[in-house]
Amino acid sequence: MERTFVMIKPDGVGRGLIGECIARFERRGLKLAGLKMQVLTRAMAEKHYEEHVGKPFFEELVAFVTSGPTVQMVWQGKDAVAQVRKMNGATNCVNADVGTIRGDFGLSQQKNLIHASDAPETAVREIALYFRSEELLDYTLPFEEWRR
Ligand code: FUP
Repeated sequence: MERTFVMIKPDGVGRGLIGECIARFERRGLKLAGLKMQVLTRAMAEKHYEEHVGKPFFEELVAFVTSGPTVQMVWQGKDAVAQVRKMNGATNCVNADVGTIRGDFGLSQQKNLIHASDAPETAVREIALYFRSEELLDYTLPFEEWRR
């Protein structure tokens, strides 16, 4: 079953949206495989956003994402990568459809509440950045056959 990496950013934590985000993924039928929280160091933020090093918004992005607590999660389920991206909405909140997390709770391009892996290969890289394999749990929920 596919896994994806999801991070609630400092604005999502600060606005009290941890439970809201988790509830949406749970209700969708995805399964939580790992969960932790931390304030990212600059080194971790640079690694996370390495594809954006040197871009004009990079410094501001690193300052924002290291500015407060963040929540790291691994969600598992059918097409988890694509489904969570769809549930988060477009990167710039003003373009995000109503009904998505960003479309319901944000108006900013940078302070867009939540991050999720954009492809299965990215998910593998990002999960490994934040979790050791023994921190990820594989377990069975009741009625799993209804989620497939
Ligand atoms: P996403 O795949 O949704 O994380 O989006 P990107 O990789 O395109 O961008 C990473 C983060 O940089 C986004 F969360 C928003 C931020 N960003 C800016 O702050 N300014 C920009 O011009 C573009 C992206």
